[in-house]
Amino acid sequence: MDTIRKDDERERVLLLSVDTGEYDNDRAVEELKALTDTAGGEVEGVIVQKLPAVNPVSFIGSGKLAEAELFCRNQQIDLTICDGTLTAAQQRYLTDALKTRVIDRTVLILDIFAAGAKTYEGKLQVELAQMQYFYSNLTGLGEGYSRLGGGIGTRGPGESKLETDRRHVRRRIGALEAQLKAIDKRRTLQRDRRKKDGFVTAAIVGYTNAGKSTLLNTLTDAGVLAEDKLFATLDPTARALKLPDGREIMLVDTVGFLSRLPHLLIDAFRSTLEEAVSADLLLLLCDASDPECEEKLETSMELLKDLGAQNKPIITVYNKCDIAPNAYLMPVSRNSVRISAATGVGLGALLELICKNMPEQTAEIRVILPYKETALAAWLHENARVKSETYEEDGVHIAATVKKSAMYKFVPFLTRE
Ligand SMILES: Nc1nc2c(ncn2[C@@H]2O[C@H](COP(=O)(O)OP(=O)(O)OP(=O)(O)O)[C@@H](O)[C@H]2O)c(=O)[nH]1
Ligand SMILES: [Mg+2]
Repeated sequence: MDTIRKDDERERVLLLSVDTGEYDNDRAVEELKALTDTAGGEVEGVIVQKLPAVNPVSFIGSGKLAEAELFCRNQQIDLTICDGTLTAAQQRYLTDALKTRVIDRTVLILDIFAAGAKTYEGKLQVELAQMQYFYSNLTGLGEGYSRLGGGIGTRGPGESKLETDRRHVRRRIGALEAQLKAIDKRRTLQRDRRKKDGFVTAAIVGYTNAGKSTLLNTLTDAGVLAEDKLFATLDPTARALKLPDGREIMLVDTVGFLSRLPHLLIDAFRSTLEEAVSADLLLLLCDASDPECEEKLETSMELLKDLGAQNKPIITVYNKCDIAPNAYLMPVSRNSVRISAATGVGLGALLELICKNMPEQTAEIRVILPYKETALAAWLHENARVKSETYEEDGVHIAATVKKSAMYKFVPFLTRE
């Protein structure tokens, strides 16, 4: 990832947080630190203020603002990052008051995504999210706002095109949406073809940094970049995996989850996320060595629900057990397993569990059943999914999805029409 800078090049960052009691603020600040670090910033200080709500003008209250201003001056802060979403007016107010660049959590995450997007689609998705962000913030932006100069929050494919021209941005958003729609259509076709070919898919999902790419690599030698960084993976990678019972499935690595993931990112990355949840089985990975493990599992489940995947078969995988002293305390139920993707411990048990949870492979068939084969037609209605059925001169034409193990019954009647 091109976010790693030499220490003397790292921007000096101040974090501002307002604790409204809405969520666990300590955890949020820790996460903001990790995000800042991933983006290449050095956190020099954190100012937290307890308030019932953020200040509509200056984000934090005036007393804390004075403290922040002094800190920025004394510590030569380059960049202030607010844990939340800033309005354009707040952003301008803080920029004037603190004399540093000021961004919010959404722009920080967008920046990490911009640096990490490798594929054409990933880049389009990031640009769409950036454009939508700037579109909604354009009205309040003044002359002084400029993305020139570089640094965290300024990277990405949209960089040179962010004129403060709503019409232009609107047009660009339309074009990006159209391009992404075309890609999405192609992707759906590919997915359908995979299904038709009888491939079953398991997707590795879970919080960012849980070890998803490491698991894919260990199981399939995929060679996907795995790093101690947030959002190291942005593009789904699929690899074939042979199960102990001889079946072959597709295993997909996916983009990680995060609590309070900005909605415009979920929207922009929806097709990528859907790729994950359209799988037949989900491996919900978590980092067992992380004290927030259970909370992060909950966040992941919430996101899966948002994406409409809560009813898929899910195996909960407690990873990094090699460095989790309390891993044995983790609740393991019928559909969960403890592993270490790094050392390979527990992978046998995981594969067994995948076998157990994998639906039997199916195939699409088209048959012409002579009218005397009523028993076979009845069998299809009872045991398969009949998609169409028409009565013709030469017999009943049926298109259906059947278990591969029952295909032999229909071989004499298969048709290519
Ligand atoms: N000790 C230990 N470290 C692990 C294990 N699995 C992964 N890691 C480390 O955890 C870090 C994150 O691993 P990744 O595989 O990149 O995590 P990811 O879930 O793909 O993360 P994103 O793509 O950023 O969402 C890396 O430094 C890995 O080496 C494990 O079982 N044990
Ligand atoms: Mg990854």
